[in-house]
Order: sequence, then C-alpha cells, then structure tokens
Amino acid sequence: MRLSRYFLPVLKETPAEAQIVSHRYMLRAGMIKQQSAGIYSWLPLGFKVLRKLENIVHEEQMRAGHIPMLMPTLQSADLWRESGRYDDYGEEMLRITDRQGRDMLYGPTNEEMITDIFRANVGSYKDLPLTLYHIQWKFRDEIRPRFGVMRGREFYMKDGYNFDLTKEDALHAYNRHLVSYLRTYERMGLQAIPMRADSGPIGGDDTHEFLVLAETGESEVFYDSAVTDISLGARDIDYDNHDQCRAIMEEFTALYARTDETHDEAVFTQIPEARRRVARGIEVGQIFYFGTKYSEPMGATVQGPDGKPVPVHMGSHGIGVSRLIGAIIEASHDERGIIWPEGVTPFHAGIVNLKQGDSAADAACDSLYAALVAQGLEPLYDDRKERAGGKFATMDLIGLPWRVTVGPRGLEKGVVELTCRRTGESEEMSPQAAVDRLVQIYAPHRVSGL
Ligand code: P5A
Repeated sequence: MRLSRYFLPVLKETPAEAQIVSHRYMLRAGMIKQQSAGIYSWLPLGFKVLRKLENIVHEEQMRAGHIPMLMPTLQSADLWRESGRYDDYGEEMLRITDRQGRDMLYGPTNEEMITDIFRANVGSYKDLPLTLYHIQWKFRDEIRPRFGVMRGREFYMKDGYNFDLTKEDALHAYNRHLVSYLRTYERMGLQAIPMRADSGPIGGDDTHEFLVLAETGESEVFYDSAVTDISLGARDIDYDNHDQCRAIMEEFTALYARTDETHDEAVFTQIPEARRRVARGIEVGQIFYFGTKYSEPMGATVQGPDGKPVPVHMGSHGIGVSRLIGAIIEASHDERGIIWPEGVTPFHAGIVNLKQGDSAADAACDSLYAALVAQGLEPLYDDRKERAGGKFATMDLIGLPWRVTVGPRGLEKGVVELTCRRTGESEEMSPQAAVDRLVQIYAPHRVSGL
C-alpha cells in the first residue's frame, strides 16, 4: 500500500477523552473512530489488525478440531425465556421490538442459540463430540463503557460451544480450549495467564479467565510469580490426546493465580513471600464448563448408547478479539507509539523514501516494494512529499515492527537502512538483503488466511 493512496487519518494531538495509552494510540494512529459510547467504526488500519487477530483465532480453533460457522447478531427473546436468562441477564441486554411486536435482542452471547441449533439437528451420541464456534459482534449495554475497545458496548468475540456425551469428554473440551487459547495468545506476542475466576451470568463451576498483566487492567489479580515463567512454545500438541491436554492444563493452572472474585488470602499467604504478586490484568478470554445448565431446560438431548435420551454436557469459551487489540498495545508500546508484535502487525514493513521525487530514490523504493510484495509481504510505502522527521514519526506511531529507509546518500553506496522499531537498532544492507531478512523474520508468522 502506498500511503498517498491509503486512508490513515493520523492525529497530532492527544485526544482528551482517552485515559489509557492503547485508547490514545488507537485514536491517534487512525485505527478507530467512536460513533457513540462504546461503539466504534474500524478505520482501515484498525480493521486490518482486527482481521489479523481473527485469522489467528480461526487457524488455532480449526487446528484444535473446532468447526467455524456464523450466527446472527439479533436473536429472538423466546430462546432466552426457555433457558430462564431473559429476565436474569438484566440491563446489560439490549432489548429490541420488531414491527410485529416480537421481542428481540442484540446477542450478548450465544449459548441459547447454539443449543437450539444443536437440538434441531443432532440426535445421537454417535455425532459427538462436537465443537462449533463463530466470531461475531456482540452487544452488552455496559454501565461504564471505557478505555476504547477495551470495554466496548459493541465488541467482537470468538465464542465456541462444545457438546459432549459425558462430563469427562466435556472436561477434555475444556482442556483443549485452554491449550488452544494459550497457543493463540502466544502467536499474538502476548502472555495471557489462565486464572481461576467467577462464572458470572454464563454459569457453571469450572471457569478460567485469561489475563494479560497490565497496570491499566480492570481486574485485580493475585498470583505466584512463577506462573509467568511458563510458556507453551513450539510444543507438538495432539488435541485428541486427553492426557496431554490435561497435563498442559494442570501445568498452567497448578500455581496460584486468581482474580479478586475467587481470591483466597489463606491459600495465597502459603506462597513464599518473594513470589506473591498483587497486580492488575486485562481479561482477554474465558472458558467455562457448565454441564447441563442449558441442555436440560432446552431439551438438548441425544440418544445414548443404551437407547435412552441423555442431556449433553456443554461448555462455552470466549476470546475478546476486539479487546485484544487494546491489550496488545498496553503490553507493547513506548512513548512514540505502538510496537506491533510481528504476528499481528497491519503491515510487515514501512518503506520511508527520504527524498520523494529523486529519481534514484523513487525507483529504489518502487523495486523494494515490488520485491516484498512478490514474497507475499505487505509493505506500507510512505511516498508523500513530507519531511523525513514527519515520516518517521508516523511510522513510529503506527508501530510497524520494521522500517526500511531509502535515501540518495545510501543508494550511492548501494545500501538502504533496516530499522527495528522495538530496539531502535539500524543496519545498512543492500535492498535485496533487506528483503531476504524480512522474509526470514516473517517466516514463522505466516497465516493461511483461510
Ligand atoms: C464464553 C463464550 C462469554 O460470554 N459465552 C460465549 C461466554 N464469556 S465472557 O467472559 O463474558 O466474554 C468472553 C470475552 O469477551 C470479552 N469481552 C469484552 N470485550 C470488549 N468489551 C466488552 N464489553 C466485553 N465483554 C466481554 C472478554 O475478553 C471476555 O473474556
């Protein structure tokens, strides 16, 4: 993409309404525009990052054997009356009446709808296990929408639902989700720690939230600092292997890590003092096992091996896709702007032409651009007639992890400069060497794009 043809409405001033750094940078980098409280338009740069996250989520869900689909945003109130949640959900639910006077709602989650789809189409235990998921907009009429996309009213969520014959199988689904979520967050360059939490209006006994540690997080968390030393890394995972998934779940949840709702001071104080941490975190996902809470009242049964109908065991599992963008920025920025991890960056590299209009510099930028595109990479070429300082400031603000600077002086020596946004280190090399280096850097971050 050439910047002169793109739509990147960068703001020079810091917007007064933004209290936290991720919100400030998302507005300043022209990623989002607020349309009303907690409701945002996703401008091209923000939309691009949202799509990147979505693709990673899809890849990791499908790798775990979960099946993508799409349900609508608007739902009929009748389904929610069946589960008993229509009245329970309270003021967070946006209720709508259509022209026929029918009660509708903008879905805050989809347990009822997926249970309805299941009961209409699945009749035998032989069709289990089954996990369906979608990535769709949700609406929760939060009392205090704030911090930009972090606590929105309209927000983008991946929600998945497992249907199993037995509790044991449903607990495997729970563990499988936990592992797939760990992989997902790590690919996004994030450490998200599973913490024992409260199940709130979704219900059930077993639940973990995934928290990214950040001072601006809305949740207070208590943990053993040793949990921050564990990572999944490049392990080979067999998602059908119950023992392996359980072992990983146990490894990641054995140490003390809880949100304030489930915090137990007596247990906490048994951790050696030097490892006790009280901090804040951003909840970027939550998994639930709730057994037959929805299947029983809604009649979602299958014929068991003995021919008798049995209600299925269920769980639901959510990732806050739009919130994750805020969490990534909170975890990865400096005083000049965002620093995208390679896995989620909207463009792979910026090209800065120091002397637009100089025929050698223009030609070198054009051929660098073409060479990167030919390798399947997406450069953002700043081809505006602006001072170098302004171009660098824009690149730093929007946070592309790598920048290639091209100018007449370097070209006389046959070199361009490759700069790392995170370390600020620059290296001179031939344009071809810069292309090769970027290809190598991004090799582990290719997304199939589905
Ligand atoms: C699990 C999937 C559920 O709704 N039902 C389907 C279950 N869980 S949850 O924890 O309530 O939400 C899942 C994730 O969505 C994000 N999230 C939000 N993001 C932005 N703004 C909001 N107002 C908001 N509310 C929830 C969180 O990341 C949460 O973990």
